[in-house]
Amino acid sequence: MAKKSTLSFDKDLFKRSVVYNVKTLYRKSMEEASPQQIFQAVSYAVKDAIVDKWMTTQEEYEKQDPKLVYYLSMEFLMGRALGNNIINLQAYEPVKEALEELGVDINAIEDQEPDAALGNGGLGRLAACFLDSLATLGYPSYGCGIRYRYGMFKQQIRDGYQIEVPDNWLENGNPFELRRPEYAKEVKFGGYVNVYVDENGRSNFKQEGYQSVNAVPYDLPIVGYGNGIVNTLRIWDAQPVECFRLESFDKGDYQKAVEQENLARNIVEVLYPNDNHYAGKELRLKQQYFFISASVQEAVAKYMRKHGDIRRFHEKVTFQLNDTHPTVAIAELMRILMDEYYLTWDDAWTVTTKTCAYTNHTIMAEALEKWPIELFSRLLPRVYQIVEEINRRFVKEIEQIYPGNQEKIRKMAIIYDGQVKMAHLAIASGYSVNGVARLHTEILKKQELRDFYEMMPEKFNNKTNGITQRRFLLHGNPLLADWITSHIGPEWVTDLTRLTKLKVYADDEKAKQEFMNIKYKNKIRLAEYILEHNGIEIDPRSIFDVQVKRLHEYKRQLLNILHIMHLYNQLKEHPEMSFYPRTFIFGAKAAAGYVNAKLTIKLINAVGEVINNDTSIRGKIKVVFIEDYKVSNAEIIFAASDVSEQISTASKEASGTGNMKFMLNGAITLGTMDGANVEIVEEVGEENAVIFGLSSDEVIHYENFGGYDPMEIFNNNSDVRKVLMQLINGTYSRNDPDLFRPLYNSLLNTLSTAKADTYFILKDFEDYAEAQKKVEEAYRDEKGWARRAILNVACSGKFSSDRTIEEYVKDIWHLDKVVLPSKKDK
Ligand code: B1H
Repeated sequence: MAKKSTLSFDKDLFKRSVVYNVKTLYRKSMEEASPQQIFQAVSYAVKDAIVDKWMTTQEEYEKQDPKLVYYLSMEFLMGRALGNNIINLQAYEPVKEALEELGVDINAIEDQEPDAALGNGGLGRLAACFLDSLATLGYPSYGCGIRYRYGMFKQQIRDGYQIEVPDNWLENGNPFELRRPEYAKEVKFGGYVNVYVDENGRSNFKQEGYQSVNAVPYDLPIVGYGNGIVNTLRIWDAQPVECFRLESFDKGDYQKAVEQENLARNIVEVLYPNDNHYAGKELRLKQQYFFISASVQEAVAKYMRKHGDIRRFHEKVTFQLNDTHPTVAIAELMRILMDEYYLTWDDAWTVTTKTCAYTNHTIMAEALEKWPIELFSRLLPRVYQIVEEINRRFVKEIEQIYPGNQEKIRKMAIIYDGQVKMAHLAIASGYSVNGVARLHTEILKKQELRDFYEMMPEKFNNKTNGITQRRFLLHGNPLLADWITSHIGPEWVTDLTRLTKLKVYADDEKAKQEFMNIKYKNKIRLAEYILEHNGIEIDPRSIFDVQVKRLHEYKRQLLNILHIMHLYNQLKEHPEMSFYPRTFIFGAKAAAGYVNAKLTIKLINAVGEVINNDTSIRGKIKVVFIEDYKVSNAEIIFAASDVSEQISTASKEASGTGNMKFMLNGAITLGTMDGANVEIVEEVGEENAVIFGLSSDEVIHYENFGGYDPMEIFNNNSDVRKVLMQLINGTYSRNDPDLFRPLYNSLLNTLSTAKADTYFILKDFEDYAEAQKKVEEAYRDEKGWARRAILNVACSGKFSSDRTIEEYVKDIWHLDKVVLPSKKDK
């Protein structure tokens, strides 16, 4: 069994440790302790086991002095740590037994842990999967981010509306974190730059009159699976700097002290809850520079503790920029190299451009970071000077390659129209630019970043995203994990391509039966979760048709719910029509200020309210909105899904990673040819997925040349017309017929020339409805369905983040694997 420990795990020692922790932490016996207290005690016992490996790993890194990757990211959507750590220690079974012997249920204890929700969605979860894979593959690495006091808000649904509740995740302390004040760094904001010429005639630039904060790191262990490696996620907290002594402060000092204290308090207060959207707030830029300055300072200091020559920094260090959010790292590294190590511009530039690499995660225009010069230069005066000089030289280069071509400069300059364009800075100054799925990278090269690609094609490459099977199968779906292991052995846990060995079972009757039984049990588990958390009863024998992801217009939850309204209309008109019972499950958080997204949540709940309570359709359709979708309940949801809704407007979803988690758990993809769906279909075969809708080429063509009029569809398609009229006639909002009019208007703007149906929902409606009919037909053939579902699992091997990381290592980072001495001959 994959989960059986191959390491020595001393169950009795562990039990004693838990009991001891309960006693010393709370002065209680096991019987007296609350579940939260037991969670803490168990976590400290697990941390004990981790710390030794953590120290050994870091000592070995010191000794072998390998090249390191720093994964710089504003977001790490880690979810819960306890279960995952135990899994990766290969100690899940013995810990479970030990706890049973102490009269404690491991699931109940795991449920006590708040999710570490330091991220919005796919981008943050990708960072978390990458850390798991880096540790499991034995690559020396650091994740660097922010220790937000409040992570992604908790979502409550009241009267069908989303309410945002602060996520006080540190309320009970975080047992796995380690405060490291000895590595604190000062980070400076504002003021002005002065130049001093020293005795050697060298110009020294100094930021003066600034305010500063103290960045204090907290380290979290990242446990590799079964290899003894423990890497570090370093998240920075902000503390006020002590800048005055009580006996000697005047009014100015006092003012400054108060301001600096507020700066420190505000900076790490909360994660910006916008997925795929740039808000342009000053505090956001402060957050970015705060954690980047601290991380880059520490990376340089760490390098210099061992090496003499800063000119060779890039031989030992590489920075991966997770989107443009950490791009200020480029200028900060230049600053440190020039102002603190006195490198010339050219030398500093050589090092910097060999150190930084950039990942693009979206082509959505509203997500592009462009900072007003005024704001950027006021907050980061020295860094801004450096960006100006990078821009001046880059523009010169453009002029040399395209003489007299002002258009190129307008499109490519880093500073233009009063704005600093972070993507342009990242591309011009990095050695690699990658997209996150093949289609997305092609669109970058041919459309969004075409000019850059033409000028520097060698930088561009694709790294199709992946997910960790340790969390999303081994931990999240233990029944399926055990079943797989019993058929093909446990190697899939660290080599997901082994799953192809399952293909033979797609035609094995017994295996199919077992597989469907497991799915059924997982559906019961989800039904229980939904009953407990939403109070809605659902039928585990119905088709579980699931769309869970951030709420965004381009992801088209609206298409899904409009189609459900249509199905309901049909059932009402033809009560005897053949219809396989279906449960439509949604989970999604909307950015707090995103009006149409929030209204879509209300619509889903309003439709659910009507349909779920209409006894005349005898429970054939149920609509459930799962409150507070997050990593921990996602694990349960994927395991229980039959149909995976991946229905974004083609070209808009850069990759998607939820699509991969569903596939790995044996759900069938109902999707457009977008993002990584293209590669999923390529792996599993089009006959084992259900594909519909416009292609990305068609969407881009309409966008560039026009020619799509949603009104035509409204006039010609009576099903669509009926559903749209129901949005504005009170069918789902009896007391306020106009409630959903903004959604109606977003699809059909009949009054003005304003754009309507930007995301081609009506255009794809008919095809989607057809595809949904195919899903139903396919599900009626139970054995055929089991076959397809097993093939989906069997063909999901490509989508391990282990594969993704190996590609980053080979093509971009060029790291060597570290093997611990004790593991060498095993
Ligand atoms: C993705 C974001 C994102 N792309 C800005 N871009 C943010 C942009 O707070 N912000 O300002 C936050 C997030 N997130 C997602 O990345 C893509 O939409 C997915 O398709 C992709 O799978 C994921 C990981 O690459």
